[in-house]
Amino acid sequence: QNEQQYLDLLQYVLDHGHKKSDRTGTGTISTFGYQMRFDLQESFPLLTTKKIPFGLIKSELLWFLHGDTNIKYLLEHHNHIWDEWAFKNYIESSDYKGPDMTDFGRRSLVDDVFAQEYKAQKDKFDKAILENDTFAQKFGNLGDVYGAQWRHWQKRNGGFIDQIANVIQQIKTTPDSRRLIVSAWNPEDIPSMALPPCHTLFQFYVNDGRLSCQLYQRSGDLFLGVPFNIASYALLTHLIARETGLKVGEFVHTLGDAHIYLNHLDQVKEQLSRTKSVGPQLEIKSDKSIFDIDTKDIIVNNYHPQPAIKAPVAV
Ligand code: DHF
Ligand code: TMP
Repeated sequence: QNEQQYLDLLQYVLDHGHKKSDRTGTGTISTFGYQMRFDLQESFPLLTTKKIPFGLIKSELLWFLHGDTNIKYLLEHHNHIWDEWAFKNYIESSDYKGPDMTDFGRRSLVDDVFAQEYKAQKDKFDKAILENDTFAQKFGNLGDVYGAQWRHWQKRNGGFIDQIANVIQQIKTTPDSRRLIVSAWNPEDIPSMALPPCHTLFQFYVNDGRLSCQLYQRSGDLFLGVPFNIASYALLTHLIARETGLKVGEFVHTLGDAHIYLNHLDQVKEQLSRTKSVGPQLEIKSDKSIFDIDTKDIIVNNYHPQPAIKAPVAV
């Protein structure tokens, strides 16, 4: 049962997690080292105990696969999950002349007047990214995050490495290889990134004509980020399997610091009180390559989730 893996993890951290302060000042309960296994033949692991916006997962993954690191593409697809980190770079720059936005994430939670001001500034920011190319070039970029490392890992002596194209080629030619790895963790580039990669490294494995994938995620926000990460890597496994003529096997999700933010505890308990239903099935309606496929070519069938549960994201 795929979804139960995730619900068990939430319960495990509630029962065994220890209090830990964190970079964002929010506070967490946390545990170190945990593994889940999702059987991709059974169902597509999109949670049913709360509605997950699959459209956002698709556009984020295609954005990575295109090697793009600018939120402009995401905004064009009505995807706002990376806004805060680009906005943070902007307000910390000398180009920003508006009201003080320091610590906007936490302040907008406790101060309604400020929250309105913040929303107005961020709407203006999003509009400028969409309408002004020079502005988008300067402030839409998150640094050399996932897309850059996956498709254009910079070589010491010039040129770059396309890790995704390489791993696809290796899966086709040497499926037994124990070196089918893509790494987003590039120590030299970490300082230039808006957020050092959370999903750090993944490895593929082929047996009996089935492709499995294991992710090492160094840091997991169990309520907000992790449901996205599970669905995103399940989709990536499907796309790579299709590209290499294989069927799907398992997605193995290994976590380092697995945490629940203290301001997500009520939401987690609400979710655990709900009853899950049968998971959906993925359908890919196109023969286009993994690099050309469109969000609308990817759909989930039979997805009947319970309502979304809102929670603030720690910036
Ligand atoms: N920071 C933190 N603290 N947690 C994260 O999960 C996180 N994730 C990032 C970047 N930084 C992060 C990228 N991925 C949401 C989901 C994934 C994500 C960022 C944000 C999120 O807010 N999800 C909401 C719905 C968003 C919407 O509908 O627009 C959710 O309820 O799942
Ligand atoms: P950190 O860099 O201090 O670990 O903060 C990153 C936070 O974002 C942490 O709570 C984990 C969360 N996160 C995810 O869970 N999944 C993701 O894909 C991303 C980008 C972040």
